[in-house]
This record gives sequence, structure tokens and C-alpha cells, in this order.
Amino acid sequence: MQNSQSDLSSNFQANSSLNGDSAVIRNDWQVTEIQALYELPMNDLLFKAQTVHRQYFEPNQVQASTLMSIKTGACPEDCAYCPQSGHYNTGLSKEQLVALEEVVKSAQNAKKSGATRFCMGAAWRSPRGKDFPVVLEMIKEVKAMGLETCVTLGMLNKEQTEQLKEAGLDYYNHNLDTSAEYYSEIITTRTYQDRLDTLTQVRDAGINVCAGGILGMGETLRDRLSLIKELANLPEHPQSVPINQLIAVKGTPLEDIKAMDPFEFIRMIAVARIVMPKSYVRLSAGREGMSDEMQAMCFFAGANSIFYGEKLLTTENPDMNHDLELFARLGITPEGADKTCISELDKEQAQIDAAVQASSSSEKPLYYNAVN
Ligand code: SAM
Ligand code: DTB
Ligand code: SF4
Repeated sequence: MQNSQSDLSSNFQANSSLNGDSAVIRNDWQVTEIQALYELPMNDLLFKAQTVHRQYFEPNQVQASTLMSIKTGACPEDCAYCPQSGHYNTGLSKEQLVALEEVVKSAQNAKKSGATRFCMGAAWRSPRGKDFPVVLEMIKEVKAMGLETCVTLGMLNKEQTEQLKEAGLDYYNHNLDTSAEYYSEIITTRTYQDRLDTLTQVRDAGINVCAGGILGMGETLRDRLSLIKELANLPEHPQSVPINQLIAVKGTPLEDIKAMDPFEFIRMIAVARIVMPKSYVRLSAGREGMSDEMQAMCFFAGANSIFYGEKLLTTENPDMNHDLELFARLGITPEGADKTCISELDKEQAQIDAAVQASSSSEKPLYYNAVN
């Protein structure tokens, strides 16, 4: 049956009243309120999220952070999702802290490729004595290159937090990961309160907080909403909120978990955007398993940051050319990227494409042919 003119006009009014909402910064969200947002018809939810997004952000820009694992594997914690936990056999070998020069080289490449932030991750419960001063050096060197710095090193004490601040650290990543209620199903070697305590320390030291979680670990909708509530009700909203989709890694207790419904994921991005209007919401792990269309919907729902580069810490991420192509198809520009570097990359790629084209059309192959 067709809508009458009056149905259409009352629908229009409902939508216009959403448009009139001003995005007030609140830290007293109830799960029921977040649920009411989550359950809106998809078009209303996306419209509301996009409306809020446009009050604080340039709508067609996405920030890009590149990750590097500076110490991989053999972590003493038992996080059920994590390929780096020493409790599970995921085929990763234990590695030492990487050398400073390697970090500098990777950060230079990240900058050249258009990243504005370089995030260094260590598989630690908390930083260790002899390695910590080296991490401080890494932060100083990367910052001196004109990149924003982020590290994720596990739990911190006050002295370590202050040293990180002194070294010039911009962001500390420390995720709540799931709801307080579901936490003990996922991790038994630390508590939710431990996580909150480190976040308090980081915030009090004046370092930007990067805190988010993982969706798709077998949690209920209520757990997901409760995670968003915890983040939104911190004394200050985290400046950066990574929303990861579980990468089910073989050997971890969550290896057989089925991928979640993409629309449920997109809805969670939208509610995160609405309840934390000024925070960067990062579409984080799991993009390799998402279609371009799903990622585009996440950007429309208010995600405005990604991890950029072929690798996350130990798992795959879309390759950079694919991301740049997707951005171009969507009219998105990487926020603050060094444009001369990106156009150099484009030129290099064009030269490679031309050479491949020439070799396939000429009689003399450009490359050694192993068959003959
Ligand atoms: N050890 C530090 C810690 O736990 O804070 C830093 C590294 S840890 C790998 C950083 C974050 O990566 C975790 O908090 C989790 O949110 C995310 N993560 C780890 N494994 C993941 C997976 N398989 N899928 C999605 N996200 C994952
Ligand atoms: C975050 O929230 N996601 C990133 C980053 N912070 C450190 C890590 C994702 C890790 C995915 C699994 C891996 O590559 O080992
Ligand atoms: Fe260790 Fe962090 Fe992985 Fe947990 S998430 S096992 S703390 S590296």
C-alpha cells in the first residue's frame, strides 16, 4: 500500500526533529537509552549518527594510524581473543623487543604512506624494567619525525605513566574490550578495575586516552551496550575509541566463533558516534573480513579513523592501495596526510602499472620467465 501524503509528512517531521538534536556531551548514559538508539530503524539511526558527526568533524575525512608490533607473543595474560597470549598455541614465536632503527624505518614508511599516527604495541601485562627506557626512546624518535605517537603496553604504574608523558606520548591505547559483566569470561588474569585504574592514570597525566573494545566474542547485545556505556561514562570521553571486530584466530579459545551480523556492527558504530560525539571512532581490527560496502556504511555511521597498513599486530589488514582506492571511490581524504608523499606513491604505482603493461604487450618480457 502506498503512503498517503499525511504519512509522508509525519515521517518527515520525525526525521526533522532528529536533525534538530544538538549533540550534548554527557557522561551519565543509561543502557536503556543507548538501547533505544540502537533499536531505531536503521535509516533513522544512521541519519542521527551522521547529524551528530557533522557537528564536530569534517564529514569526508578519515584519520589513519599505522600499527607496529614492537614485542610479539608469549604474553602472560590469558585474553581469550588474543593470538599473542602465551596460554594458547597460535603458532607465533616469542620475540624480543625490536630494535629502535627498525621502528624508525617503519614509522618513516608509515608517514610516507599517509599515516598521521604511529601506534606501537607490546604483548606485555605491563612494561618491564630494561625494555621500558627503549620504548621511551622510540616515542621520542617517532615524535621527532612529525608523527603523533601512541603505545599500548598493558597496565601502567604512576611513574611509568609520567615518563611516557615526558617522552612526548600523545595517546595511550588500553581497551576495556567488553562489558564488566562479561569480562571474566574472556580474561581471568586481570580485572576490569585494573583496566579502569590504568585509564585513570593515563587521563590524569594528560595523555590522550584511546580505549574501546571488541565485538563478536559471543557477548550479548546488553554486553555490547554496556561496553559503550562504560566508555561514554568515563569522566572524559576517550579521545579515540577503537571498535574491533573479533578476528577469530586458530588456537585461541574463540577460534570457532561465527562472524557477527554486519548490520549489528554498523549499529554499534552509530551508537558510539552518538554518545561520544567528539571522539574519533576507529574502525579497527576485522576490516579484512568486511566488504567495501560495509566499511562505507561504518564511515557513514560516524567511524572516522582506521588502522592503515598491511598488518595490524600479528594479523592481516587490507593493503594500503585498496584503502586509498576505497577512499577515492567514496570521496574521502586521509586527514592531515602529507599529500606530496601520497602523490609520490601514486606516481610509483603508475610507473609499475605502465611497466607491467609494457612487458605484457612487448615481445621481450621485462621479467625473467622461470618456465623457459
Ligand atoms: N597487551 C596490551 C593490552 O592488552 O592492552 C596491548 C596489546 S593488545 C593486542 C591491544 C588490543 O588488541 C586488545 O585490547 C584487543 O582489543 C585487540 N585485539 C587483540 N586481539 C584481537 C583479535 N583477535 N581481534 C580483535 N581485536 C583484538
Ligand atoms: C586496538 O584496539 N586494536 C589494535 C590496537 N588497538 C593495538 C590491535 C588489533 C590486534 C588484532 C590482532 C593482531 O593483529 O594480533
Ligand atoms: Fe597480552 Fe594484550 Fe594479548 Fe591480552 S590482549 S594476551 S594483554 S597482548
